[in-house]
Amino acid sequence: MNPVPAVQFYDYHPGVASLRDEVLQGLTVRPKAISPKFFYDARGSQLFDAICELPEYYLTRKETGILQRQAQAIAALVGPDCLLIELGSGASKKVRLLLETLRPSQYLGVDISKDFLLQSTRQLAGDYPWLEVHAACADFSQTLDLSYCPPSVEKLAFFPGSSIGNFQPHEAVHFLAQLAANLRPHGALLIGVDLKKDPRLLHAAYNDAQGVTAEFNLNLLWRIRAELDTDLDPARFAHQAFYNESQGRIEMHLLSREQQRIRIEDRLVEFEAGETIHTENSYKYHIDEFQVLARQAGYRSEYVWTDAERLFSVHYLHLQESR
Ligand code: AVI
Repeated sequence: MNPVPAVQFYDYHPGVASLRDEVLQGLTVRPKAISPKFFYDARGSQLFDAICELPEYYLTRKETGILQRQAQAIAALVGPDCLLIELGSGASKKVRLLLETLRPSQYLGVDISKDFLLQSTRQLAGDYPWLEVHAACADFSQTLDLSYCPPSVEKLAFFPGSSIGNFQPHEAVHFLAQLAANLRPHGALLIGVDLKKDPRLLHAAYNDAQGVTAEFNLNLLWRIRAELDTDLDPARFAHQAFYNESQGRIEMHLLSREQQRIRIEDRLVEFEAGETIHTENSYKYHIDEFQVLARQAGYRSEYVWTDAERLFSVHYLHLQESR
């Protein structure tokens, strides 16, 4: 049997206490809301992977196409032997499109889903024996501290999938600015950003015919049921996703099918029929709108690539010198 490849692992995993506190906090205010970071237990990560394969979910296909076409150009910009930091690395699939061409000497995968992260980074280490692989289980939606990064001259952060859209714009600026501070003195960011488009395409992408997105959304309730002491019944909720044009974002909610009272730990939570738990925002940007955010966060835009239909964009951003 081959030995399990060595991965340097750093654990900053937010435990059940953080799920409990955030769920109770989020369900005892109006409007009710739970952070999308709690989607990603092992089952949620699998479901998200399945979403990426759906015909309606164009984001992954379009981004993958761009990365495949532009890998050489990206490698020429970054140069060899960098430290490649992938945020929200999940199954570490997209980074494989870059590794052979980019030839970083070190890779750091950062993700909130511990088992998934360990499994995928071990696989990566096995498949790319020349690469030094590190993994950090962390919730980077709050604070981003990459001081455990292996020391390296040039850092390239890779934040694919338009996960930046899951932050509100002001939070996105804050997050990108923190990332910039971690990348100094030499660094760049390769980031996937979903674009504004015909709302019918957006609606379909978050309301797929097979119901995988619905299962992904409802899995949050199954997770709460499994990890907390509660009588919550996920069957009493329905998936809801729609494009909020004025905000430029897809909103996902869990809609209570009936009036109900749920016990979670030592608290009672009341729901009106039709009341929702807001579970996710997915902001869509025009290219120049996103460039304004990036500039505010301390980057200058060097390149933007899109697919032929201009559904999705990949930005190569460099740190601004004078900060
Ligand atoms: C991870 N994130 C970018 C996805 C998105 O499109 O906002 C999560 C997702 N939610 C529903 N489908 C996919």
